[in-house]
Amino acid sequence: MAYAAKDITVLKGLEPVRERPGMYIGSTGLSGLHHLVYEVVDNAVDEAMAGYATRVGVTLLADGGCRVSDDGRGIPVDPHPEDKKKSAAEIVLTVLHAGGKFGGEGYKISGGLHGVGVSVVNALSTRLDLEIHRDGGKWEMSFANGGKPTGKLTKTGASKRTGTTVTFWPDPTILEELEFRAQTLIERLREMAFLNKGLEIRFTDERIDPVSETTFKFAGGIVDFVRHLNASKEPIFKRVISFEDKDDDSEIDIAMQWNTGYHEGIHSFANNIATTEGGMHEEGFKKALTNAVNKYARGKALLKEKDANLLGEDIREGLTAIISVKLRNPQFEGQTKSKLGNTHMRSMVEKATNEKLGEWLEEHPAESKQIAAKAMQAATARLAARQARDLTRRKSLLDSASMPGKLADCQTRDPERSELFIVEGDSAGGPAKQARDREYQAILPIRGKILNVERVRLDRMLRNEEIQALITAIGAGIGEEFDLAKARYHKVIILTDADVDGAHIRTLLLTFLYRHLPEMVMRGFVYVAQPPLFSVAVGKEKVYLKDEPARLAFVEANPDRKSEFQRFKGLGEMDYMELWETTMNPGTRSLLQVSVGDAAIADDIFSRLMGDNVETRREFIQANATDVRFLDI
Ligand code: 0RA
Repeated sequence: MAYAAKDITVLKGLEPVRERPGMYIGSTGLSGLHHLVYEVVDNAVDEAMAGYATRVGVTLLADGGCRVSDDGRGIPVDPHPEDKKKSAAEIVLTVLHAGGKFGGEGYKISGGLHGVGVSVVNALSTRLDLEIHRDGGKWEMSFANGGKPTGKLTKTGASKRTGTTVTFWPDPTILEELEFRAQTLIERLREMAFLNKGLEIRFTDERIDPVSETTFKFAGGIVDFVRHLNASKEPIFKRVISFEDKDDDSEIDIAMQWNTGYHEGIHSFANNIATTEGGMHEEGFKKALTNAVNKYARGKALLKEKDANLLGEDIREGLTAIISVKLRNPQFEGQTKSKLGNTHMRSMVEKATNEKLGEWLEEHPAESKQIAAKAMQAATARLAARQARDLTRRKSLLDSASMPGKLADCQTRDPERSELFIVEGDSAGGPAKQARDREYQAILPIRGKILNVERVRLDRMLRNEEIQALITAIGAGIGEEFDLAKARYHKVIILTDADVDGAHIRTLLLTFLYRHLPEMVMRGFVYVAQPPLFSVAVGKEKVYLKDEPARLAFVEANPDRKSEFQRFKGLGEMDYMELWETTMNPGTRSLLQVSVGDAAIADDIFSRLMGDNVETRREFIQANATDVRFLDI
């Protein structure tokens, strides 16, 4: 299938991208900045998926630019048939939706969040340099000020290789953040490498001395991905189960392994994009998994005639699985456009899982017995948990009378206006209760360190008083019974001291919310309050400073002042007026909205941070000492 410049469909120029950048890259904050990188990387990975590229390089330059190179075919350099004065490459870089991806014929199945292409990156850059190796030559072209060519595409030499290099400098008049966060990029690039078996992705950070370089290449693809996710856990047996299938226009690739933990870690992808809301491929997988394990357990009389079937959730306890599908024309649906809608994927994945997992179970009797035993234990625990949960539920039937004693509830019953502050410690609970606007702000004081839910099973978790209070106060239930419509607050705000203990408690609370009320997190209902660490008198006014960098900035901005800073050791040290002004008053406070873009990555982070394995936890904390990933809005 020869691709020529004629296959490129011309749509429109780049102005719309600069006018409404959010439509194309999601946001103009840090995640939008990173999206620019992913957009170019996606194009390079497309080349790899189509069988033409084997290597992708991403380099962060010391001057704030980013270079992405690949050894694919190179963007076509021949004149464009509809506009012979321009090269196809110029069209690809300056026209929205130009490129084989959308033109129809070319084999392009991937695409970034919006599948928009490199022209969007060009539109949002002050400068972009393009270098193409193709047809025996090296070609160059540059763009400036949002994608305007500074000259024509020019052959500048001979070349024996093929490939594309795009170097861009994000436009500071559009992007609010300009500093790439290496760790976030590394995690996504690693994920890309897992999802594309054998593809080498090299990341270089030239902003630091010494320059750091990381290379990802996984011969095992998603099998290696599953091993990675389970590395901080204890697998119930060594083997990773994996199978694949393909037809004329789709491929599916599945890998799975159980661990001794209790969480379900199924992560699905369509064309390398995380389908956080699941969809057809996940449905097909779950249905067939439940069927195959029950069929096996019955067939081998592990389940007796009188026993009920194992539920899907029993079988999925402690399961880490990756479902990766690649297809033409993926339909993304749902709240966050991350739910795969193509029904063909349900039947295809279901059929493959029934057949291939069925065979695997028959061929590995020792392991299969362990799988069935684990699911049967989970079923027993489920019944115990139901009893514990019934207790919480019966209580909540009595509505506000049954609300936890410590909850100082708000007056309004309108969830959209209601805010729940989860406050650390009884000492801070007092001032918070005094400070709040009781019309719409509720306070729930939490005592000391709450239970680490990463390390206990549901039934034990539900017996914990702090956890019970939280679940009852929020009112939406948990797990399978969670119902967002019942949430009593659309803002759940974690308010802890600005010290190490506070950070730990915040992490415990975030772990609980992410694991058991994930929809609250995904929908953006969870926030972290930012109480200031310092105050300083300026004349009669008091100025509050959020952290040490803010204090240093203040010192720098006021070189001639002799400032005496007051440092707040805890929330309890602030009087209620201060707490209101700095932290609770919607007009003056600054809240961080918690966001989890990629569940597989978040899952991995939580298990490393909160799980049993001390070694992986220590490594993780050392590598991410100042991590704020969940807090980038
Ligand atoms: C249009 C058509 C073809 C490849 C590409 C664009 C392409 C774009 C990018 C962006 C980064 N790396 C890239 N590599 C290729 C098909 C070319 C052919 O048929 O030879």
